[in-house]
Amino acid sequence: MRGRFITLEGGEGAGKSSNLDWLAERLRAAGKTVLITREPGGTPLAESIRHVLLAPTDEKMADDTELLLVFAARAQHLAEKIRPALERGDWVLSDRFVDATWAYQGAGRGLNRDAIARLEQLVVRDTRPDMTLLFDVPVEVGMARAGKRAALDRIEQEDSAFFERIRQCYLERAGNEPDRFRVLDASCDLEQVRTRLQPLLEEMLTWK
Ligand code: Z5A
Repeated sequence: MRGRFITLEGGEGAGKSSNLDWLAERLRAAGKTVLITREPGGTPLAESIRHVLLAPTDEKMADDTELLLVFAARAQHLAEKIRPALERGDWVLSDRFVDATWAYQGAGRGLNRDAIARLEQLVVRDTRPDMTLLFDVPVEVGMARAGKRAALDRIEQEDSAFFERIRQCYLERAGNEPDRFRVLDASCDLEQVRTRLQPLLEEMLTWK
């Protein structure tokens, strides 16, 4: 039986990474075999593409280059890691997936939606998340959390209007696909976020 595919999404500093291991541990305790991964990245080759995408450079990266690199990394990730794991019956928890492309490249950069839709069809095909947890925080809260890190990557150096478009895009997508998305107010402390995650975890464990 195919495994389950769960993605975590949100803007900068929303708390996805902080909750990924916590979720995986609870699913493992319930007897699931869980693989945690992330995008861009997740395999050695895809992690190399991640480095190209995020490292600040003197040469401006063209928007189309960014879009194609994101999908190139995803194609590798799907072929080498996500699809084999799902076929084995494992659960895959991914820190970001294709919704991030709609949010960052689509809304953030304003790239052509038809191009994204075509690449999504080519690369993702029918490997769609069973559930997407959207960690929602006001942009200034997320940026303040992320800003405590030593250095900002190439995308993190964008302004708050860019991140506001991303947040609104995620919320709009969640509104359009209520069966797949679960939106969590992640502006509270970590303990409260986990209290909010608990019923969602229970919901996942009811899946046959
Ligand atoms: N990207 C893209 O453009 N297109 C795509 O298709 C894909 C991705 C897939 C990935 O870098 C970048 O790639 C990302 C989108 C782009 N953009 N940028 N920049 P990343 O993985 O390094 O970036 P990220 O996913 O945004 O990571 P993040 O900023 O670390 O966010 P997070 O994982 O949601 O947050 P966190 O690491 O769990 O927490 C951040 C800090 O906040 C940390 O110090 C925590 O201790 C703290 N934190 C977390 N939760 C709380 C609560 N509840 N209260 C207080 N403090 C908290």
